[in-house]
Amino acid sequence: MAKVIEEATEIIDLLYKHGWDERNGGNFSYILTDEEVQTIIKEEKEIREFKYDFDMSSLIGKYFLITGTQKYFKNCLKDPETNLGLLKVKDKDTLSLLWGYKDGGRPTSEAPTHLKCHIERLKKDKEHRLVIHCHPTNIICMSHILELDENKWTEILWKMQTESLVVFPEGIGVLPWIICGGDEIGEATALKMKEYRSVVWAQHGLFSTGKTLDEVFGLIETIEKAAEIYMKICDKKVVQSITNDNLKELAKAFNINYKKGIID
Ligand code: 2HA
Ligand code: ZN
Repeated sequence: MAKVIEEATEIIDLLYKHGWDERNGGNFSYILTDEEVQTIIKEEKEIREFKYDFDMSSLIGKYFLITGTQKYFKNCLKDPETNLGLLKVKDKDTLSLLWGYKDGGRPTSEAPTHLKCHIERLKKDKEHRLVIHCHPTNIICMSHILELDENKWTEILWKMQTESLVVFPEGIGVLPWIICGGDEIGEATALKMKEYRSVVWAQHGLFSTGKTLDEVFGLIETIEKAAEIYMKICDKKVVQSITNDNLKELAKAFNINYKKGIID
């Protein structure tokens, strides 16, 4: 198996084992380099094409590894060629399947949202490569009990543990419940991606983005761990916690450019 498929499916498997991608929950899209593509296919031959109704011209020529619709994260490691597809952006509205979806499948229903997020994140960071959507339990719990104010979410998550500010200094975006798989949630998520690498979908889950598999997995782990701590202490009497001054001291010591206007 190509190394890049092995690495990607190992991360997908870990997400499943953490309980963040039950059944067909979650989806994954990863920009591959030409060299990585050549380790999967010898020559480029289109198997099928998929049409979309939004403009992805800025992605033309890029290769993506994308989970299939109705596919389970649980199964990706043992059968990548059925559960994942390698696609090239052939035209401003067309993806060309070069490998995968062996059973006749197609890209995840959230592919337009993923691609719109890639477009926005690439404007912010040329090295951006990965979007992962998952259903972390404690993030979903928090969205039931906390008002959907992203500065408030950011402050709480930063104050749950020392690592949070270091790992997501830009904070976290939060969207209300919106029907998934559609244009509205896709546009809203991509808009948040102008500012954040991670966006919460209330009562649904999380979208996280970044450069590498480790970075994005680590971002999800850190956010979900902060949420877990919050859910464990939110109904307890807290006698001491991380203060605004502590966070500012941390930012200074680690030279972190965090989002202003929350703890200042
Ligand atoms: O179908 O998680 O958001 C998988 C999902 C949809
Ligand atoms: Zn989902």
